[in-house]
Amino acid sequence: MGRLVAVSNRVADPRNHAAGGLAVALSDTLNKTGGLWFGWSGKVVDASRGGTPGEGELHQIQAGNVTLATVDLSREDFESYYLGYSNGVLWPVFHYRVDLADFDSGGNLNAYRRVNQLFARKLAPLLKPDDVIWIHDYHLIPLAAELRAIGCGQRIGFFLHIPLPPRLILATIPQHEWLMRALFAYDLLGFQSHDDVEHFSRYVQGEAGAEPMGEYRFRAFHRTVRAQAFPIGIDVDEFIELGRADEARETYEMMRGQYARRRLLLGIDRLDYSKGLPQRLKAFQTLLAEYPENRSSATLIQIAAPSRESVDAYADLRRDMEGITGAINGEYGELDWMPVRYIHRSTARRRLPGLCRACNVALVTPLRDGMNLVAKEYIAAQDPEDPGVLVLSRFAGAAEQLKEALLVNPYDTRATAQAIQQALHMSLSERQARHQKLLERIRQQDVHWWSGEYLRALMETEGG
Ligand code: GDG
Repeated sequence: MGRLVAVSNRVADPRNHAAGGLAVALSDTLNKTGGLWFGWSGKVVDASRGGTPGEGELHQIQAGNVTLATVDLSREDFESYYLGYSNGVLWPVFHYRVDLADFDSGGNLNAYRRVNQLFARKLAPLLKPDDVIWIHDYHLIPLAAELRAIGCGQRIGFFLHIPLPPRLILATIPQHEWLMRALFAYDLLGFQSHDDVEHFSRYVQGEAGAEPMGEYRFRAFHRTVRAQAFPIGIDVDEFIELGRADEARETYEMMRGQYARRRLLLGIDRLDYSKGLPQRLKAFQTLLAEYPENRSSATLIQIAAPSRESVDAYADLRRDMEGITGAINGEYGELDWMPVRYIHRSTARRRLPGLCRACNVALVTPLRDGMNLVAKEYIAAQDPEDPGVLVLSRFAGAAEQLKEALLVNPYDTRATAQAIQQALHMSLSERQARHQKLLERIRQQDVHWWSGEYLRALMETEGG
């Protein structure tokens, strides 16, 4: 295989432990293969400093065996491409939240196209003929089409980290035909789950008259594309190793010491409306109301890392969370016990395994999620002799694999509260049996399996 060129909206130094699902997974992959990682620098430059829309400056640095190449964005492109179209239209619709999408601003789509063209223009001169290009996520759907338009003939694959919704939900996006047609410029489309592939198949057959050609292939717009599920995993051994290091152990000891008489429940999420955080808090509130034996005992530690704070829906969510947390703590808190510990800050990655291991139950209850890596990290961090229990939303991509978790419908507050009660009182033998199965599953399809399978399929695929 030629050199791997990964492209994603944000680029991280793969030698550091990054936060965010995509950054963690791509860092693991690139550390192994070496290559080039291209994307936005994270810097926004103002017009007075030459930040003309669509004209970013290119920076290159070497990080071990990986070259990081990044471009800056103008303020206008950042606001319209990143906040406006990617996170104000595509993110909500792809997570089934049509009610939160802002379809009115046509300028945002122009910026989305402009930044994809900018990425194509800046990336093309860095490419070698036998490079294998792997483009990631919803910010960059039209990038292959833009690269093809300026003459790139390399193999190009795409992986969507978030869910692909059903046909009629996709069709709420005013430019959905253009967007979905752009996917046919790729050779291989990777999705998180079989449901996502099914949605793709129904959409392209129903809206674009695509012909299924067998072996996951579809033909439309004079091109053939292969579409397949590659559920993303974690680096299980690396996470276990991280759990043996000082900071994780200290965190574990500190939590066990501080909360010796309590039963701990854990949530770790970006503060995002797709993660079902208000519903989770309400389920916990119902637990305390309906199963009073948990009062003065069950404590929910909710880490909510700040995310996309300048998008309105995220600011609303933050206010909701503060309101619900205050209401629960006000109603049930005692001088020596607060039911919810809500932390609206990011936590160092090195502490996460200790935190996971110290908690009896993990609540991973998104309303919709492409995969959800926290569910897998929680499993990896457990002591197999005395493991905690995973309560998992059936609407997370991970639910297709992690069948031994307690699967819940997060919209059903009472049923979720019942599942939490079941988790808190599960026998040791049942916890061990479920954990053993779950650990096998995350080991079988870990992050190395994910990138290996994807790249093997991309190399096999006859494009065109
Ligand atoms: C997207 C898709 C898909 C979280 N809080 C902190 C922190 N994290 C880390 C977790 C985990 C990662 O960030 C989050 O990954 P998720 O998969 O849960 O969610 P998204 O960020 O929404 O990722 C998702 C993923 O892409 C990969 O394809 O699974 O469905 O939405 O690794 O541990 N890390 C640190 N501090 C925190 O406070 N350091």
